[in-house]
Amino acid sequence: MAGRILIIGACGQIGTELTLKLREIHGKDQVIASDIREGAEELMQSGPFEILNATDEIHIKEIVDKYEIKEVYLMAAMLSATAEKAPMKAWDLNMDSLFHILNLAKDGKIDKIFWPSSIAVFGPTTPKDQTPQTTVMEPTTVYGISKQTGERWCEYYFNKFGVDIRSIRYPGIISYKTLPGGGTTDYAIEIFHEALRNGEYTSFLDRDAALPMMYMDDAINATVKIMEAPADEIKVRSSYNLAAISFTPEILAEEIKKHLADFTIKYDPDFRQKIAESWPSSIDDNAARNDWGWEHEFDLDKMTSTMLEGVGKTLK
Ligand code: AKB
Repeated sequence: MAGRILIIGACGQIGTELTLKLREIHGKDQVIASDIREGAEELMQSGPFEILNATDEIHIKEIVDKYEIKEVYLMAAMLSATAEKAPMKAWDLNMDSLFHILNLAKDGKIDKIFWPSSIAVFGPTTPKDQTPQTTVMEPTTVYGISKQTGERWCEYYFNKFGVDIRSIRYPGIISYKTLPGGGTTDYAIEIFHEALRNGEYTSFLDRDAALPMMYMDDAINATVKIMEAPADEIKVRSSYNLAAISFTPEILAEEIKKHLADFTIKYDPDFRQKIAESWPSSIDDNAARNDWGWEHEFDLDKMTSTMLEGVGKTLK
């Protein structure tokens, strides 16, 4: 690969595992990790790292020049629940960082961008089941509004300036290596930690709040796959729907009980319930499957046993 890769937001839940994977594929010195603060030891020891604020345009340019960066993965963002508490800060972070990277590509400094969107682009007026790739999008969260706006700008930069931008609408991503920060889907990770630590969990979403979810390995594989695909296979330049599994807190609790018979769950929905209610229950991702061959591997059963084993190890 000509030129190096820069990951902005490398210490977050997805950024950490993505960085490790990309270093495995391209070599550790080819992948520069950056974030506003240092992250997990495994990540910090795996290759070059720079402290970088994703809204600092000048510093981003300096790093792009210093390492001769050609590909950027912009993983920094404020997620749905946190963004509701700091709307303007979320808007500034989520939008400014995107414009800085889009403009670098427009000016010919970098060749390719990965930018994650989310199921949060959908809203209460969107069809809830098997939500199509193209449909009504009236998001009601700050995070969702920023991701939908971002999608429009990505497509605009592709059409107008030929910027090679690739994007996925991530569902809730489930993993154990790095904790998520401030999402509505985070219950599906907390539940494993509490089940193993205390044998009980109080869910901040109601028992029947069905949401699209995906195990981390599938999310990383999708990200690598869409970036490796030939440009002409990427027909959608806003963002692709992506799906694997959909479940409710109650269904997940039942699955955990198959391994931990004494596990109990209670429900005490808070403001995040309303966010969950505005999002789809399941997603139609045929466009991603047809255009660039996306396939998921982890079903509910495999995800649950992998999580129990992985979280179990971190608690020892
Ligand atoms: C969140 O819950 O905010 C994120 C997402 C679905 O984008 N996990």
